[in-house]
Amino acid sequence: MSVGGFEVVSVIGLGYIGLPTAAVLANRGLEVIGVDISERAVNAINEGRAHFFEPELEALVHNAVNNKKLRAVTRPEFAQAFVIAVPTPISEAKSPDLSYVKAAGASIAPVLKSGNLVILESTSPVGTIEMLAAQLSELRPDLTFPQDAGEEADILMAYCPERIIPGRMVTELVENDRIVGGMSARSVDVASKLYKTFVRGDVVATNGRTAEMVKLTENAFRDVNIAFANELSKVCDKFGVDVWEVIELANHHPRVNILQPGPGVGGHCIAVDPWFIIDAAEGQAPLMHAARNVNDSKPGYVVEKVRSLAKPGDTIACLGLAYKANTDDLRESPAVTVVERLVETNEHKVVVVEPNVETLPPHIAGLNLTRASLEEALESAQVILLLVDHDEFKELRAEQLVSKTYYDSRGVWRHLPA
Ligand code: SAJ
Repeated sequence: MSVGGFEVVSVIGLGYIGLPTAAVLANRGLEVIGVDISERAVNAINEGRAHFFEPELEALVHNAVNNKKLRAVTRPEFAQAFVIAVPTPISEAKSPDLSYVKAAGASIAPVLKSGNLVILESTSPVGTIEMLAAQLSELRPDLTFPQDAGEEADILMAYCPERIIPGRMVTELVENDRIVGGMSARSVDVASKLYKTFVRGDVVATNGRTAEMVKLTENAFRDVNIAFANELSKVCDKFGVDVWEVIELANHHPRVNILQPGPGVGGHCIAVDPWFIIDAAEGQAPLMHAARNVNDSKPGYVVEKVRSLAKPGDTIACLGLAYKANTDDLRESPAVTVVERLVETNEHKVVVVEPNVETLPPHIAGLNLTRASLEEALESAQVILLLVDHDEFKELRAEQLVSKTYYDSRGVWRHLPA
């Protein structure tokens, strides 16, 4: 069955972005071949399961696999379009690591056919779609690409950044507007048709470099705004005023909309992507650089605050390890950084509570700490440190904290019921 002119689409990389994309495409009736190097992910998907938690995703995967619209493999096969959604981490030196994009390019090159569309969705430094096109052209000299053949090219190339937020991925995948940056007008046209098979938002056309910059801009904008809130929290501490009240009141101004301070910025996106700009901007991004430093300094600030509140020998209960509320995602989590540093100082017993994660990864489980339920932690600890605003922690009553020393890094315990 052809949907929007497509029958078989391949999604390379079945992680946080690739799997929801593959599942949504398959539920629109397209035949989707998902490709991942992880056998564990491939096996789980072929059994109709998602290999990570995201609301609504499991049902979509189950349905798609049951209807034989989605299957997962470890090596690319022929398809009409290839959507690449692989990780683009940063190195220790804060420069982008494009090895997964290059590996994805090398893996699809042998199965590319004239008329194919290649889309890159991974967050990437400006120029990456051109780099991928050059790599494919070198590997397949028998095919032509937009950088050489323009509108006549055999292969169409587009950069179409994902913008879905964990926790609302399935909804946002369909509802959010999409930017389609093509290396030729035909690339934009055909890639837009693919997105229009499932996107209810606008599908907006531009060129590849602009689309790459738009994606980086979105996350750098949010990073700078969160940094403002985090800096403000330190300033307000100095002045002895409640930052949460200051923000609430300032936001009554019609043109002020300050975000929320917290223990730092985590996840695989906002804490990473601004570096793709800073690294390449040759000194032209001092504000974004400062914002990164402010956000990265926040876990250390929280550690110092709680250490100053705790007495020697106290037990500190750390509530939450995830990078943000109501997720099980521990990637780049500032809460984990805080816990690691508290354990390192070796001054207090550390108890952690994380209701969303069944088995802690070895680098956390191996630390000198105890895991507990919320009730056990409240019983055993003298000091309570709130690191993540999970719903369970917001539902505490004031009487449960009355005999405790506590530090609330997210400002959720200001109005606790009695
Ligand atoms: N945070 C705060 N204060 C706030 C908002 C967030 O401290 O007011 C913290 C969170 O606790 C978390 C971090 O920032 O540690 C990032 O969380 P987030 O909810 O802002 O964003 P992500 O990383 O989950 O997803 C972002 C989104 N980008 C934007 O909102 C511009 C999402 O749309 C992108 O698709 C995603 O990055 C991505 O993959 O690039």
